[in-house]
Amino acid sequence: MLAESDAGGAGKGGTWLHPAVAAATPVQAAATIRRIRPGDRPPAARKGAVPRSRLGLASAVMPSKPVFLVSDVHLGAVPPETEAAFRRWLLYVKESASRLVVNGDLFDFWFEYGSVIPGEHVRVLALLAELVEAGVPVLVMGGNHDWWGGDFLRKRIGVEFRQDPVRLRLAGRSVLLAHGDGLGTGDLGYRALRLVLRGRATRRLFRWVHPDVGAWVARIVSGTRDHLDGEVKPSPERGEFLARWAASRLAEDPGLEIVALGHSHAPVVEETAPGRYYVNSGDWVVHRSYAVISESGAPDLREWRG
Ligand SMILES: [Mn+2]
Repeated sequence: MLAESDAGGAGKGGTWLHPAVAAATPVQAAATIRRIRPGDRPPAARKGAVPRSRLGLASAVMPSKPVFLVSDVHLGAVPPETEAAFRRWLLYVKESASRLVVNGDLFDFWFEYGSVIPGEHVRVLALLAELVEAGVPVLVMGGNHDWWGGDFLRKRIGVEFRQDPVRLRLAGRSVLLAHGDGLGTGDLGYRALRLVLRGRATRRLFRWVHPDVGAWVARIVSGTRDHLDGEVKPSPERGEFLARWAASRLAEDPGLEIVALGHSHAPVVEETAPGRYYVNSGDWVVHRSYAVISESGAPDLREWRG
């Protein structure tokens, strides 16, 4: 079993922000991060978000629950304790959120072989199904590690699974949601590889590979374990590129309020113009961070300590 990196902020008593990220990423959030434990009161939407009715109807008085965003959990590559913390967080989400968005790379590797799926994720999958059943819709975006999702996630688990960036309303606000890989025009080599990996022929071919062999190949190419060992730091260039990309989307589209990305593993909330934000939910490998979008105000960054 791999030891959890003690350089990061995930351990108990550590700072929430990976020091390498804090030092290397100029776009780093000035936002404060709240530490959340099980049993903490669910964060309510800010006062004034919902008009209060003089009739005192519960539906009019109760502010709606916020939307939670998480990304880059990389299940399958993280230590069992990290996955257990994520499962405890999902139980908290079930009580506290109106909707959950997993913005890419929930799994370090995911592939559906028709009737066979990677078995190590059953407990998290069961919890996601439980959220959906409890009335908390779950949107899962395919990331560069788990883009090959499909009907199992949609039909058996009941989540909405999307493979491409999407513009949607979250907590009543206009949000552009994308994992963050393959954006823009740079990185030609990677984008060419991405096209091949995502082709129909490649998917069909991969289905003929024995699942154990497929998982083994995926493990070799993943690279996530190097991050865990502290050998690879989140790339500041990637973080800067994503922040610039988000800022330009917000600049060219006045109706857009929030651009939410993942992929960089660096939690960020940046107000690019009054009331308009770039949000990166960070990761669960090092930070155990997530973002909360309410009906008004700045999106919050939080760190799960449960
Ligand atoms: Mn990614």
